[in-house]
Amino acid sequence: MESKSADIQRALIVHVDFKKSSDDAFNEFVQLVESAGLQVIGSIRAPRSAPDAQLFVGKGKADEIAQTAEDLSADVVIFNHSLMPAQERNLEAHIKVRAIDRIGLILDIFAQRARSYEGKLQVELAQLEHLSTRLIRGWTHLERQKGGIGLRGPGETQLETDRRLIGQRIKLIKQRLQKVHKQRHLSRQQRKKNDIPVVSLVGYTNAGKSTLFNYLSGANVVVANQLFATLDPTLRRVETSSGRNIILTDTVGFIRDLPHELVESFQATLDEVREADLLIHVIDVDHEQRQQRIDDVNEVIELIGATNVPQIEVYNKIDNYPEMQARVQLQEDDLNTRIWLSSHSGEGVHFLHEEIERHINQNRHAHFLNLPVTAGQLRAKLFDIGAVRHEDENEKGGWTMEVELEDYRLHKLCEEARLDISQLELQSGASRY
Ligand SMILES: Nc1nc2c(ncn2[C@@H]2O[C@H](COP(=O)(O)OP(=O)(O)OP(=O)(O)O)[C@@H](O)[C@H]2O)c(=O)[nH]1
Ligand SMILES: [Mg+2]
Repeated sequence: MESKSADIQRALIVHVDFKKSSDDAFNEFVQLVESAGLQVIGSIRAPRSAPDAQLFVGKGKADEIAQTAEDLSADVVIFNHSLMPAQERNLEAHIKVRAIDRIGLILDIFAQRARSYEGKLQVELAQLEHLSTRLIRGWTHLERQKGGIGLRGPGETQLETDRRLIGQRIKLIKQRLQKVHKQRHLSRQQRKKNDIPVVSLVGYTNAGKSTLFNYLSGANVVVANQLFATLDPTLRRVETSSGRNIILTDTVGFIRDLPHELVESFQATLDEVREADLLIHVIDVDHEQRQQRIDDVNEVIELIGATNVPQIEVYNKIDNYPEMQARVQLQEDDLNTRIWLSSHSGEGVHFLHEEIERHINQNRHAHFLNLPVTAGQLRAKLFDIGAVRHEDENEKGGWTMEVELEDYRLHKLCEEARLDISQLELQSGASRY
């Protein structure tokens, strides 16, 4: 789908402070609008306790927006919030200028950045799902030449035709995506079989993931001081210091209130993160809202079901602070090791190399399992990844086995097989070997 911003230049932006006013949220909004290639010509901020059902803002504020938009000849008014379709419609009628909400804005940036076949399909799907709730009479964005004539049934209104066309297009895209996803799934299976660990970079947008990715892999992924510079995932095979191969992946950044249409459409891309063996959570050390952003990212990680994957927290950009030293902070529970480094200068990156190595090689433990006969699939997987050390058939037709693998990986496999690990694992003292 064509980017909406192709013909839009001058943006008036509106940000409502519902709780306490937050400059960070406002500044990020400006950055988002600029990342979409728009020019911010004016801004309106307003405190409010709750959104108005009709206009989102109060009537007086809506009048002010309309007047300012006219005075500044704005092409578009952008709201830093998610608007209900009816609110968006009422606002447009009231201010007589195109109104776009935060989700529409983020979708537009994604549409501009998508390069790969899969990325383009994913963005179009998200856009169509966003649009399908916003169809109104007289709506004319959809390309009619794709089959309007001949498709239109007798007595059918334009609105119904549009809805039907969108529905058909959504179905078609989903079918195409399914094919791509199958391929992706197969390559992942192959990597698992070959026991190549996958290490995925995740983090808030603009934290420096691609810069670190390039440093670690020698790749040349686009780095830019804009939000969502990266959209399509990139994978590189990288050798660790002990000569072990890993797959390193760079992917789309996260942001506060990531539209759920996007998370859904990008499920396949995000599967790479969910099925990774290790996450490197890149954090901009520079940012005053650092903790908030860490929480935002962890929220998305939870949303996509990747909470079980171990994390290394990388506090990036220490070169901005002469007093900051590269260092490692090992957490007591051995989870979420923290590393301070600079992806620009490379200072401290060797700590990260060491940590990756440690995670990959030293987190394997022996587990003693008692598998019922119904757990054949789990058993086959354990063999597939080369984790089985010993196996005996037990009296009930199941198996008693000793396996060696990372705890989280065993948990993940059990989860996938819908088996409760606590029912399977024998106390290590009960080992028969
Ligand atoms: N000073 C400093 N700047 C950095 C460092 N790492 C990245 N940057 C800058 O931060 C900005 C964002 O870097 P990217 O690598 O594109 O960030 P990203 O996380 O991939 O961002 P998205 O793909 O947009 O989500 C760029 O301007 C980089 O030059 C660092 O270690 N030090
Ligand atoms: Mg990037």
